[in-house]
Amino acid sequence: MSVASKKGDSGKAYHTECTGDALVTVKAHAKDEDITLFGSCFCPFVQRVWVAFEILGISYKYHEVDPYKKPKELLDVSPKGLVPGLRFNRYSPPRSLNESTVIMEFLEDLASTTTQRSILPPIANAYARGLVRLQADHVNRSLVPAFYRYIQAQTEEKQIEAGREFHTSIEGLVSLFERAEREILALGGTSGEGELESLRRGLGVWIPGQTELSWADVMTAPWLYRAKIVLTHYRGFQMPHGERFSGWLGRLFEHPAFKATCSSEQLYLDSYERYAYNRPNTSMVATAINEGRVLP
Ligand SMILES: N[C@@H](CCC(=O)N[C@@H](CS)C(=O)NCC(=O)O)C(=O)O
Repeated sequence: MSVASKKGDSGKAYHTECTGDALVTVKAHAKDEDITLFGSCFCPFVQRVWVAFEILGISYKYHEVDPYKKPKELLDVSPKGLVPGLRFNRYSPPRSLNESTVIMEFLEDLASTTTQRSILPPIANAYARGLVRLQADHVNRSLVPAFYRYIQAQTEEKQIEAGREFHTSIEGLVSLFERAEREILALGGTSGEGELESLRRGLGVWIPGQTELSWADVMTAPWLYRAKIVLTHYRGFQMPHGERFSGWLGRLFEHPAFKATCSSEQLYLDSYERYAYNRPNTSMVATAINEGRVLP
């Protein structure tokens, strides 16, 4: 039996302009800067980079593009025409970077010599940084593809299987958070309260009382936010309960930099309908999922 019968597909199109808090942020970043962020309002890969810009305090101009129409200006910064892309306007011809995780690394490096901000644990603790990067690796290789498999699954059987996979992936992330907390904070070995506090900060809002997002928090928040809105609506998904987990999600979604990049719920519901009914030619990500290939 098909749960998401094609009959239910109302044919909504993806949005092409931010709404809500994100639109306020777009307007505040409309003037020319050295760096232009090419983004699309619905895109979670863009949102992670956008949040990093906000937290790290790096100046940028936000430029909305339609990655499905692949305008030349986007292809010039991102060879496959995928958002996000960065253009560095001070160079002639301009330089560019694409790939959300690469851009995140770039922003972290840039901030270390400019704004002096960071979303990783202190460099003196290479192991803590490694554990946080392990969390982010899990997000990219497990949680993100599981999200798309779930939203694109059409039969009841496939939806149940993909829902389990998505839950298992979230549990895997939580285990990695617990491991970092145990090995970095609980086992001691720090030189004092100052070092302990900066390590706590680097482990992000999983740690109760922390208010700053970590590298892994930023990497994962856009998909969990879409899961809460879109998977709940189209798949009857329920977030894991548990006080600790809910506390983490609350701190994640309420973080000012995250909220500042969120559009209204309706924008996500409309923009993901094509994934929920697995419409042909939805996106390169959707095609890769359907063909069992790695994401572009
Ligand atoms: N691996 C890329 C993926 C980016 C991506 O897939 N972006 C989507 C929007 S959410 C896109 O540009 N899609 C255009 C297309 O599928 O043609 C990254 O991490 O930046």
